[in-house]
Amino acid sequence: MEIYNTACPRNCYSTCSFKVVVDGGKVINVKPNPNNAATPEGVCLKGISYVERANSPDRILFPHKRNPDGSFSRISWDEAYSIITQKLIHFRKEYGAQSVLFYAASGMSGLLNEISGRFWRKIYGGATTVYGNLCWPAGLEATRLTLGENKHNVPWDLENAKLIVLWGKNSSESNIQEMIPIGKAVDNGAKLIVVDPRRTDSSQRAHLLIQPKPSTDGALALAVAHLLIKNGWVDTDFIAQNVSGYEQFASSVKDCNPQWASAICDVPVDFIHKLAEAIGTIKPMTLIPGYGMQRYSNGGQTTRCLLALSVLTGNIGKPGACWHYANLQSYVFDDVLEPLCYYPPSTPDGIIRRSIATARLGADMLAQDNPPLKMVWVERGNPITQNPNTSKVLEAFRKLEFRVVVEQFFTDTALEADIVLPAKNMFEQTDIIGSYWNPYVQLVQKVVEPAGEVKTEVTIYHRLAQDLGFTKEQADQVLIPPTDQGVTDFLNGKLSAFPQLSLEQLKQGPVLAPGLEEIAFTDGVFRTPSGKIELYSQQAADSWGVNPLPSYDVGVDATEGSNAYPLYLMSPNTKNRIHSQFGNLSVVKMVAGEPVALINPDDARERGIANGDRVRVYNSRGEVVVTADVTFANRKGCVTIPNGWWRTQGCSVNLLSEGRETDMGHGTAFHDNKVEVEKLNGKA
Ligand SMILES: Nc1nc2c(c(=O)[nH]1)N[C@H]1C(S)=C(S)[C@@H](COP(=O)(O)OP(=O)(O)OC[C@H]3O[C@@H](n4cnc5c(=O)[nH]c(N)nc54)[C@H](O)[C@@H]3O)O[C@H]1N2
Ligand SMILES: Nc1nc2c(c(=O)[nH]1)N[C@H]1C(S)=C(S)[C@@H](COP(=O)(O)OP(=O)(O)OC[C@H]3O[C@@H](n4cnc5c(=O)[nH]c(N)nc54)[C@H](O)[C@@H]3O)O[C@H]1N2
Ligand SMILES: [Mo]
Repeated sequence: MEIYNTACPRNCYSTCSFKVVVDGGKVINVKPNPNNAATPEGVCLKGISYVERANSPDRILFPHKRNPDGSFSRISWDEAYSIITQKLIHFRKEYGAQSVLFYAASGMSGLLNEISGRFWRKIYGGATTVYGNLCWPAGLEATRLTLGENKHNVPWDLENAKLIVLWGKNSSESNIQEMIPIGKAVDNGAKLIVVDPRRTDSSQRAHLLIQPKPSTDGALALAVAHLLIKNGWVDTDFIAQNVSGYEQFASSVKDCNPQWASAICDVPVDFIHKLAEAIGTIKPMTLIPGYGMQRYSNGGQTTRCLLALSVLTGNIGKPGACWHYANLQSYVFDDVLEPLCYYPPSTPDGIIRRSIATARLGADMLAQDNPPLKMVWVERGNPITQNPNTSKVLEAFRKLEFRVVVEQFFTDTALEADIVLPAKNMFEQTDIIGSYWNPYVQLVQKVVEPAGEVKTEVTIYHRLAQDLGFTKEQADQVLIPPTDQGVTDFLNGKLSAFPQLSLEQLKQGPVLAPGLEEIAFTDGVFRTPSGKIELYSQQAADSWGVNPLPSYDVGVDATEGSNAYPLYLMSPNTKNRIHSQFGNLSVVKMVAGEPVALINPDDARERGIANGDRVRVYNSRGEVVVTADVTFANRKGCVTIPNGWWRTQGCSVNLLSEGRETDMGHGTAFHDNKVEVEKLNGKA
């Protein structure tokens, strides 16, 4: 039996360190690693389920080909390579390299993902790619425009806060390790305020819960700013020294009084006063905005409005005082920046690039005509389930001539493929990851040989390069040699810029990022055009066409009476899955139940819906049939269906969402989305 240090490479704030126990070449257990001060108690249920996930009988262990009747048959790697190579050569010759779409998303983090990009660019000659992101870019861009960069205090500094505001973040599900320092702070007398249309588990210990209508938080924040200024609760010294645009901002919120906001947000006026008083008088405050709230068409501007509250009260750059959006300090290798580099199309190395918006994947795929798309290659993503407007994405996939999906399981996307290639998992290849919440650089260690006939992407691309006419030596050079040594050399190359980091050291456990600021921005350096915190941002206006000041803009689907669908649909993340991953495992199924729609009793009664009824949730884009969970925890006027269920598991919530970009950052406005709900007669 051997025990190794490793870390969870899922797209999740926590990025837990843990130990993995291996026996007889198999993963048999996972245990906490207390050396990560942010995740000392180890992994969640999903982490525990890695043992099942690695050894699951449902795992794809061989290449498969789809039969005309839609079933899949096992084929040899030689046959798979040969079919794929013929297609790649054919499409490039007939239509050009850009007739192939390379689609990758956030299923597995790591530096080696770079090799895929190299293949499509340098070996194949420039496939079409996607720009933007399904996740967090509106908030990242809002923060960058204001503070100059995305970094925050270490998670354990939350214990120093006297006021914590969880604003549109549901840490109890999406970042459970964050509840540890929050709990300690509350034990020590800190106040906790939660702003969320739902009463989530994160609000169990909250002193104040504010439930605005979805997409209206900008107005709420501006009213709080109005009261902070009116009551003299702003930090004038901090503002004088660090802030640009205060005067313009102050005059822009003159009319944003609580009555104005109350009418928009449907929050009682006295709650707005209570919120402002807490933010204005309790120091230090850490404001934790979530990513759900910025997945609206006005998400970037909303984030700027919230951030203004931290700025006005001087809650930046001190222990316990922080804007806690994303901490990119452990991304020392620039790997997160890559997806944005493709936009706009450019040819820095002479290779033509074309990219389409991930937020509008279906529509953009269908719209390409020069050349039209003929083939897609999907890895680390499940776009049929996770991208907006599933029907459009399906239509676009089905219009293609050829589809390859590299996957561990038969997801909704894999089921659309002509060829499915088995994907490695986190125990089968060594890689390095950062975290957007905890401040460690970590090693994800290879602890077993790939199961069945699984090959890593690095191996697959190396072979395809040779099939496309490159010599082995050329493939080694442009990609990397597909061996453990090749991986080690590649990672050592990345680490060479950081003499304080070595593979040997990373094997011992998590290492704090080089140059880490435990308390971010103590130096008062803000990398904005003016060198100050920019409440007024000319760059925001120039780059995105938004108001240069933080402003409340009405969400696209929010206008009352704008359509026949009166209820806001929120589709947040849920504790038992990472998006569409883990839901197929029996350990998770034991606790995750079936797809449900949360609905408020008032809305349910109006529609004759009782708890447990089967209901149809629908709009002009599509419908899903789920079970109603009638609960006061869900705000009136909203329906909640967590994202990530597969179609084959009974509910693909993105059948209901529109492919729409956020106001900045090329994010995806999933939640700006309205629906109607009706009871199904005869219990379908
Ligand atoms: N267990 C688990 N953890 C995860 C993930 C997962 O899938 N599962 N995914 C990871 C990833 S990639 C991400 S992006 C993060 C996201 O995690 P979070 O940042 O927590 O974001 P969401 O879960 O999308 O939404 C959080 C809360 O925002 C609320 N909300 C929705 N609309 C509004 C609004 O208009 N105003 C306000 N104030 N609140 C609103 C929702 O009700 C929800 O409770 O979680 C990460 N962690
Ligand atoms: N309606 C709605 N939709 C949403 C959201 C929402 O709030 N509402 N949230 C959005 C957000 S925040 C995000 S981040 C996205 C996430 O969307 P995706 O990035 O598509 O995420 P996952 O569902 O995690 O799917 C990743 C797939 O990668 C596979 N995978 C894992 N490891 C590997 C590997 O090493 N190699 C290969 N080839 N494959 C691997 C997994 O098996 C899984 O099927 O979803 C978005 N979709
Ligand atoms: Mo995300």
